[in-house]
Amino acid sequence: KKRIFSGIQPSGELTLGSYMGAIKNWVALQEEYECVYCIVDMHAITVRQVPAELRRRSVAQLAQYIACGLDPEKNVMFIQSHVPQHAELSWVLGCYTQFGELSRMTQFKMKSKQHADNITAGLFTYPVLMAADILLYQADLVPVGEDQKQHVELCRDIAQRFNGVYSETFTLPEPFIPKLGARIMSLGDPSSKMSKSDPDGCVYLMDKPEEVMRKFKRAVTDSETAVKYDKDAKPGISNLLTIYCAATGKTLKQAEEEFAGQGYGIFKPAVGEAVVELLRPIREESQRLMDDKAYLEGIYRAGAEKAGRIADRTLSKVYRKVGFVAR
Ligand code: AQP
Repeated sequence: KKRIFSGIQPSGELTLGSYMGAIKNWVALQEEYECVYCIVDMHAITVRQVPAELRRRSVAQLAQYIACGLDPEKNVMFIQSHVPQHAELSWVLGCYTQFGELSRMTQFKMKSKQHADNITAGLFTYPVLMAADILLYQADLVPVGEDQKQHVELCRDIAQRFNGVYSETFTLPEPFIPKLGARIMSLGDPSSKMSKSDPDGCVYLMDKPEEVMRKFKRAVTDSETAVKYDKDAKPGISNLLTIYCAATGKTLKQAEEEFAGQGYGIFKPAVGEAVVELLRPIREESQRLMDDKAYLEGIYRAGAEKAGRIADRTLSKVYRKVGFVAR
C-alpha cells in the first residue's frame, strides 16, 4: 500500500480552507492508502502562540479530524511533538538544505512581512521540519492545498540530494492537490487565501450557523450581477462558486445554471446555507468528542506510538549514513 502523510498547524481553528484544501481529500484517501495524519504543533510555534490555547486547539483539532470523517482505526493520527524523531531528522536535513533555497520560499516571504517584529530562525527553517515530517514516513503522496506545493517540491529536492550523496534512503513524495478547492480565498479579500489567522475573511469549522450566514452575506463580490465563474475578472464570485460546489458536490456548470438570472442577494445566502449544512454534523460531532477527553487521549497516544515506530526506522538509517556512532 502506498503511504500518505499530511498535517495541519494548530495555529488557529480549522477553516473551510483547511477542510476543502486538505481534510476532505484525506477522508477520500483513507480507504486506499496507509495514511499518517499529524497535528503539527511544532510548526505552530514558528509564530507566537498562547500556550493554553495551543494545547486546547491541538486536542480540538484531533476531534475535528475525526468529526470530518477520518477513522482513527484506519489512520495513524498523532501530535507532532510526541514523536521526537521529527525534530531529530529536521536537524540533519537542515544540513542538506541551502540558505538560498529557504530564502526563496514564498510562505516565508509572506509570513516574515506579517510578523516583521519576530522573524525567527524557526519560521525560516519551517520547510525543513516539514520535509522531515514527510520523509520520516517515506510518504509517496502529500495531500495539500496549492499554497504548500512549493514546500513539497523543496522536500523532494532535499530527499533527492540526500539520496544522491549517500544511497537510496528516502521515497520521493508527490504533492496531491485537489482539482476543486485547492485554493479557497478570503471572503473579505478574494485576492488573498483564506487563513486561520484572518477571523473576518475565514469560516471556521466550528462557527455557528448564524455566524456562517453573516460571513457569507458580507462576502466581497463585484459590481456586476451575473453568477459566473471567471477567476480573474470575478474573483469573489468565483471563490463563492468554488465553495458552493465543494460543499454540494455540484459542478461549476450546474451551479451557474442554477443561479442564472438571479442576483448576488440570492446567491450569497445560498452558499452560506450549503456551508451550514456541510458543517452542521462536523460541529456537532466535534463537540461531542470534546466531552470525551480520555477517548481523544487514547487515540493520540496510540498514534504517537505507531508513528514513532515507523519514524525510528528511517531515522536510524539516516544516522548511520551520515556517520553517527550507533547507540
Ligand atoms: N485557503 C486555503 N485553500 C486551500 N487549502 C488551504 N490550506 C490552508 N488554507 C487553505 C491547506 O490546509 C492545510 C493546512 O495548512 P496549515 O494550517 O498547516 O498551514 P497554512 O497554509 O499556513 O494555514 P493558514 O490557515 O494560512 O494558517 P496561518 O493563518 O496560521 O498561517 C495545507 O495543506 C494547506 O495547503
